[in-house]
Amino acid sequence: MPDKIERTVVILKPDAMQRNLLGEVIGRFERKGLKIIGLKMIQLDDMALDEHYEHHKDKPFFKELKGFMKSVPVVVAVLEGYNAISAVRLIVGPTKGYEADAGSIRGDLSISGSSNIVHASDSEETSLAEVKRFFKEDELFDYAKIDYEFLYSERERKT
Ligand code: FUP
Repeated sequence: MPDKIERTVVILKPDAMQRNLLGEVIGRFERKGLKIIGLKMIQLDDMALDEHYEHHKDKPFFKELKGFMKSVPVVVAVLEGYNAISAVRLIVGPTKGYEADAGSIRGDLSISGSSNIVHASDSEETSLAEVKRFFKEDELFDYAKIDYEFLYSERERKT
């Protein structure tokens, strides 16, 4: 896959909301250099969750997962950056907090296999579907970020 500027979707899950970790988590994405191009609070419902977790619909934890994700509103964001999909997955860490490396969001903030703070798109295909699932065109913003000159090389900025 060639290096390029990508968009990725993150969901700050109910445990992040309840544990007052929104600033901590969003701050980590900001400090990495990711550009926030969409951000809002939403209440997830069965329709969105059936679609979002389609790949888990036959798993024993599906019902509990849906109940958890609907328990309070969540914050969804679209982040943009160079190779953002894989970069954000690295910052987030693997699914289970107790297995995630220290330094990652899940490694530092979660010890659970289910309540793991944040969702992040895992491929270009899911990222595209998730942007469409959670955001309307006019909820995404195109603006110049002044730190790009220092975040990226000239060549990278042009990709
Ligand atoms: P991830 O891409 O790391 O968010 O993980 P998955 O898409 O595999 O799983 C989505 C969510 O399902 C996880 F964030 C938590 C939940 N899950 C469980 O509760 N138990 C499991 O064994 C696996 C996943």
